[in-house]
Amino acid sequence: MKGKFITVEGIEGVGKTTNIGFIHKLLSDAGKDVVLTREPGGTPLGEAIRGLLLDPQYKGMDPDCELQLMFAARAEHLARVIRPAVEAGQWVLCDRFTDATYAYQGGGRGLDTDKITALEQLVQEDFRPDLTLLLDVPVEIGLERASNRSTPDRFEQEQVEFFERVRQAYLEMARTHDGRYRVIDASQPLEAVQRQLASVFRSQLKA
Ligand code: T5A
Repeated sequence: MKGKFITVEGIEGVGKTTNIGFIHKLLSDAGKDVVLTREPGGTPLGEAIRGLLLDPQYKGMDPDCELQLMFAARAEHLARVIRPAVEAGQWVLCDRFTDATYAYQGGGRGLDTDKITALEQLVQEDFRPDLTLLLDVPVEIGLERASNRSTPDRFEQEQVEFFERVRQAYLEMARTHDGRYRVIDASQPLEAVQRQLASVFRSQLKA
């Protein structure tokens, strides 16, 4: 029996990393064999590409170069980790995936969506997430939470307007793919966020 592919999305500081641990436990307690992974990254080659993408020394990287590096890392990730695990019946829980490309490179950078769709088709064919959790917070809250950490990476150095466009692109995708998306109000205290997540998974696990 095939497994499931679940992605977690949102702007910086929404609590993806924090809540992925919680979801992992929920699924494991329900007897699922869970693989945790992330994008860009998830393989040795993908993590090397992530290093290039996040490195502030490449500030001003050409947006098409950025787009193609995202999909290069994704091709490796799909081939080595995601597809084999789903085929083997595991539940793959991935911190960001192609919706981040639509949000950041499409919404944030303003690249033509058709370019992204063409690469998505080339790299993924008809492979798409079974479920996408969008952790949503107003930009100022996300950036405030993210600012408590170390040196900002290349994306974290962007202006507030960039993250507003990213957030709006995510919310628009949630509206147009409402069968696959669940929007979580992540501005609430952690316990309340996790209650919402537990409720989503109660119905997923029954399905
Ligand atoms: N990217 C990625 C693209 O541009 N295109 C793509 O296709 C892909 C795949 C790296 C970057 O790559 C870009 C987007 C990113 O800029 P990343 O590593 O996922 O992606 O980077 P971040 O989003 O920067 O990850 P963060 O670690 O910043 O955010 P998280 O994981 O959402 O936040 P988290 O869990 O670390 O929480 C931040 C702080 O908030 C607190 C936590 O304790 C922590 O201190 N917190 C809360 N506080 C109060 N109430 C709550 N409910 C809280 N939840 C968490």
